[in-house]
Amino acid sequence: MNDLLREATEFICSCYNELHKTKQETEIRLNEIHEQIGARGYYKHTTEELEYGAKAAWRNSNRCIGRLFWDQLNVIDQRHLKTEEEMAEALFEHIAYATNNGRIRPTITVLSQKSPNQNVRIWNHQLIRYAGYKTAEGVIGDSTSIAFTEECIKLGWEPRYGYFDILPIIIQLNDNPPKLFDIPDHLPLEVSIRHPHFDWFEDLQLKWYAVPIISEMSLEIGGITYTAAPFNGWYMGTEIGARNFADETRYNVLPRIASLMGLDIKSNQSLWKDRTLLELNTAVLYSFKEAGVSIVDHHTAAQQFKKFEEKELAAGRAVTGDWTWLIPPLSPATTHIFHQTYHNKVEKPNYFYQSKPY
Ligand code: HEM
Ligand code: NRG
Repeated sequence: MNDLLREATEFICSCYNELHKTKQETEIRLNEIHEQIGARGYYKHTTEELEYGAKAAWRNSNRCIGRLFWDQLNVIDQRHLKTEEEMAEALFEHIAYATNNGRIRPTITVLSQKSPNQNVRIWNHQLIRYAGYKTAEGVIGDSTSIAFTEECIKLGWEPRYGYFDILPIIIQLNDNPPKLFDIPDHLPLEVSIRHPHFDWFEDLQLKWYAVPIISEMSLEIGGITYTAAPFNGWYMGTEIGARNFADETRYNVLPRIASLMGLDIKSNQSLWKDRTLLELNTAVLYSFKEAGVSIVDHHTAAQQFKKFEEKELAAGRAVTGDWTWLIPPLSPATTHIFHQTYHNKVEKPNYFYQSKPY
């Protein structure tokens, strides 16, 4: 049996079993797939299979603490789209649908599957992300976006050299020249960061976008690869407050906040980094809440993950996980995750890294 047929069979069996299909339905579908692969070398998922596959892929994402909600993923089937323009439009629709004025909906948009003459790639790491510029005076904006920002500029995008410039979307079909699309201004929702007690906090002029939409990973279901299948949930506060703003190689705002708090940044023992991180993360959670934008704190997320573990166990499935990613970067040992081990086995369907197209 060839690899594709084997993977397809394995997927259809577990999919149809979980969806309570009859043995007969499963047999019929397996025969159909067998024929399709024999005749064309590939097969196509039904909408139902695609939906289940994308959900199961989330459930199998070992690094994700948000998996309790795997069954509530909204799957938008856009496999029929042919042109870059149509695809860009679908991605804009994804942003609007997922953002939902702040009541974020976990969503995935699936574009056409990979085949010998068909390969769609979205060059962006996330659909909405801030530009990063390397200048003689140092980095402006988000340093993780420097290489991608340079590609955008090469393709004709006008740099603005601001700290929070939203990047355009780049879509490439096969070996055609990539096409660049500006995201309409009204689409990305952003949250200005304020602190519940420190009035000076807003003078830092920090903000972050509401919805993280990972767009560079592939989705693999039953031997079929979707190279463009951007997905989103909502943020866990620490992603922004303990990493994006705090990392020395990212926005690196801890020293500035510490000074404004009057802390001694020359003494490690003053724990200025820890005190600062706490206030910064408080501000992120407070601002998103005030703005009516979905976000979860790391304690609640860990409790939800505990519930996920229990539900999976009850369903007779083993929970897999990557401990190094599951523990939150703030107060990790206050969560149950820290005190446990997880088997980091890669089950399929799943989301995978792909080599960068640029
Ligand atoms: C990783 C939270 C939804 C798939 C993560 C991480 C967090 C997280 C905190 C670690 C990120 C990092 O350290 O950079 C959440 C929350 C969600 C959510 C709070 C709210 C619903 C989703 C959805 C999917 C997903 C809808 C897919 C359908 C993944 C994957 C990773 C990940 C594949 C690993 C990414 C990588 O390796 O770079 N998630 N997630 N998550 N999540 Fe989720
Ligand atoms: N840490 C990244 C985002 C990674 C994915 N996180 C999620 N995914 N919450 C950042 O931008 O900070 N999600 O699908 O909700």
